[in-house]
Order: sequence, then structure tokens, then C-alpha cells
Amino acid sequence: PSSSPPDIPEVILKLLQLEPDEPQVKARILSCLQQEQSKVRQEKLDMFGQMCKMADQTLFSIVEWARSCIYFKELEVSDQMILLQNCWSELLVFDHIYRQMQHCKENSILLVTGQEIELSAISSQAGSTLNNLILRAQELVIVLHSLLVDRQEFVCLKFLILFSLDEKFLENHSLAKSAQEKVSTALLEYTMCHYPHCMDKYRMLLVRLAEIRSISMQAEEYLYHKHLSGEVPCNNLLIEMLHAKRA
Ligand code: DR9
Repeated sequence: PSSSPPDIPEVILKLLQLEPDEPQVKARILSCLQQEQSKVRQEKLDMFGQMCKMADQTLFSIVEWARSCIYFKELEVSDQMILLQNCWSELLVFDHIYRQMQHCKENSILLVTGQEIELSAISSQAGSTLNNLILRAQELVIVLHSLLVDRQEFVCLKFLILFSLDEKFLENHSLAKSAQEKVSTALLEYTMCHYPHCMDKYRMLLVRLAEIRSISMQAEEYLYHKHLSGEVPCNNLLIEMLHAKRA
């Protein structure tokens, strides 16, 4: 009957429940940045340092989400670390992209803090690498918009990014494999049921993960350069993750 609630696979409902509350994350990160700015003894962070701190805190939230995530939370910490080292920058890029999809403005980007930055300001202040990164992300936002990616699909893709590593690199092969299969199947079912006019949506969504991967690799390179030139503030989780991967 047409009055029945739309059927969403159980595992997707579970993932939706685990989504962090964006206003709460925003408030936490804002207060964290304000504390940083009010420090008197240490020198205050410049714009770039602030942005690093913000990205760092966003990453903390992402790690917290992962640790609460179905399947992931059942893994040994060593497997959890291998998965996160593989995908942390992709999750950051995807988080950025999904925020821009909700922001719905072509000429500015929205940060987790609520701050809006004009693309014209970025093109005048940023170097070519950063500028290129932001533009590549904006292009992907347009593509995902045209695919009408909804929240259900977003949480599935995020989960699939978390589990995107080949299970052969993990202790617990079977858990990782069944996690991937369970959510892939749920996403396929969901897209076929809710977007029947677009039979290929599942594949078109998965194909875009390669571009997220590619952007995140370039972002890591950019960040590593900034680190080598001494511009990234110390005690930075981003840099720790960069080193872990290269070790
Ligand atoms: C490693 C994966 C990280 C992915 C993080 C994705 C989330 C980051 C969210 C937003 C990025 C915000 C960018 C804000 C731009 C602020 C205005 C600006 O243009 O400032 C210029 C300043 C310096 O630019 P530059 O490094 O190009 O140097 C220029 C040179 O000196 C003269 O030619 O840039 C910043 O302040 C950028 C701060 C970004 C720090 C965050 C660390 C994350 C690492 C990579 C970000 C790549 C963005 C990817 C977007 C999808």
C-alpha cells in the first residue's frame, strides 16, 4: 500500500542512527578553536594553523564515529588502526564534500565551523595545489548533486570507504568481508527500490569513490609538503596519520 513507510534495509537504519549530530560537532570544534586562540603563552595560530586544527578536530570526530560503527567496533584495535590509516583522508574529503552538497552554493565553501569562504578568496590566497584540490572537490559535489545522493546513500558510502581495504591486510578477514557485503547489498537494494528509474545508480555511486580516493591522495601530498616546510602546528593528528602510512 502507498501509505506504508518506505522500506529501508535494517543495516542502513542502523548507520543512520550512528550519524553524529552536526550542530554538536560544530559546537565542540568551535570551542576547541576558541580555547586555542585564547592561549597566551603559546603563540597564536595563523589562518593556516587554525584550518589544520579544525581538520584535526574533524578527524577526531570521524574516528569517534568509526569506533561506534557496527562491524568496525567488533574488530581488534590493530585491525581498526589499519582500516583508519587506509581511509582517514578519504573520510575527511567525503565529509567536506557532503557538507558542500548541503550548502548548495557554487561560489563558496562551508566549513564545519559554519564559516563560509568565497571561492574567489581561495583562488586569490591559495597556491595552485590547494586551489586545484578545492576545485576538484567542487566538481565532485556537482556530480553527486546530479546523482541525487541522499542521506541513506551517503552513510553507506562512508561505511564502504571505511571498509575499502582488501581484507587480506586484516586479521579478521571474515568480519571485514561480511561488513562490505552486507552494506554493498543494502545499498544496491536501496537504490533499486527508491530510484527504480535510475537502474545504474549503485554503480554510478561506487565509481565516484575512486575520485574521492584520488583527491585525498593529492591532499595528503599537499599536507606533507606543508609539514616539511614547518607550517603545520605540532601535536597534529593529521600528521601522525601521514607518518603512520609512510612508515
Ligand atoms: C589530508 C586530507 C585532508 C582533507 C581535508 C578536507 C577538509 C578541509 C576542509 C577545508 C579546507 C579549507 C580550505 C580553506 C582555505 C582558506 C583560505 C585560503 O585559501 O588560505 C590559503 C592558505 C595557504 O594556501 P597555500 O597552502 O596554498 O599556500 C599559499 C602559498 O603560501 C602562496 O602561494 O591555505 C589554508 O589555510 C588551507 C588550510 C588547509 C588546512 C587543512 C589541512 C587539510 C589538508 C589538506 C586540505 C586539502 C583540501 C581538500 C579539499 C577537498
